[in-house]
Amino acid sequence: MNIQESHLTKNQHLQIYKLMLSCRAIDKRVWMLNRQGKAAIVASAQGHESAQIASTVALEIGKDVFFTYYRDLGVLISLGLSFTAILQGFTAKSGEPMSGARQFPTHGAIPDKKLINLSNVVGTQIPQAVGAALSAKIKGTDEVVIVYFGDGASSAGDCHEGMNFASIHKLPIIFFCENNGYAISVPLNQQIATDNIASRAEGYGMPGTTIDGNDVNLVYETTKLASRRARNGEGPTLIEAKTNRFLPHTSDDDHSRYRNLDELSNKEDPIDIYKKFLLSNNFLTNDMFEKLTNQINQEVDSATEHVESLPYPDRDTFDSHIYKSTE
Ligand SMILES: Cc1ncc(C[n+]2csc(CCOP(=O)(O)OP(=O)(O)O)c2C)c(N)n1
Ligand SMILES: [Mg+2]
Repeated sequence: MNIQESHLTKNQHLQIYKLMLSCRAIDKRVWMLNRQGKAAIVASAQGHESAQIASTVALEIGKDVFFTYYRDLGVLISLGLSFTAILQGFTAKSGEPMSGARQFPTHGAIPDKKLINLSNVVGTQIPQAVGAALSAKIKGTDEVVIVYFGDGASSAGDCHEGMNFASIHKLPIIFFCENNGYAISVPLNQQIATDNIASRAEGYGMPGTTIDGNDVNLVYETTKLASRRARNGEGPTLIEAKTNRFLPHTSDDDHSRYRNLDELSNKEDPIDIYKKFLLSNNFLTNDMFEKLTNQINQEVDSATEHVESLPYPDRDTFDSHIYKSTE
């Protein structure tokens, strides 16, 4: 795919930047809450923000359908999940909107934004998303489905079955792989025998492209193009966005045991890269940056204070929000 230019307006750029800063701020907060024993587990999105957020905003929110995986906090923030709801999820507090705090954090559904509930089992969202795309095609809804997954998930049988089926039937779906080079401790060269994941697309008969996931404009334009193909009935696209996982796999992992942490010191932060772009194009000033970060930090602080004061779900609601047998 050939990306000639950015079609984002100044306002859209600033909106994306705000989402990226918000994602990082709340991600840091939940990581801190985990260290304080208040959040059971965190799979951090730090390093993935540009890939997640620029791809989400390239779609039609409210119309298109989102299938995510556990690391996709940036997608949830872009779909409008509030700091309070995110913190309720991570700390399992009462009133959490996606599942009543019954699910693993970030795993629930937001029905009006067409964010579909997910399983933690790697790759399972892929054939489910293909099913949703088949449904959209049969019903003629004009929806595009996007499914997010990691490089590790790309080796799962579910991924092969989903891509093969979607391509045969020219389904309106975008396969969005966040390739951070690791599946927990397993590096990419132990997962695939090729240089990249997108080259597999040819074998399925669909276009595939490997892009720099740190480049907001590139992620946005590539996803836009893929969504146009999908909506025009031209079928699926595989996008492989190269990104970096800055923190361990989850808060239960110690990546210094299998990764030379020096490799991370030369990786530029996607948020810094975007800030430079915004400053050099006069979309942002240092003054605006200060105001924006102060505002976001204050919002994160007050949401934390509020959520910490909330109770855990009441014992009497034990069997609410879950499927149960009536026998
Ligand atoms: C079917 C299955 N196998 C193994 C696991 C354990 N597991 C959880 S995350 C993960 C790695 C996935 O890596 P990747 O898809 O690259 O995503 P990343 O965490 O790097 O973003 C594994 C093996 C699982 N949840 N489900
Ligand atoms: Mg990975």
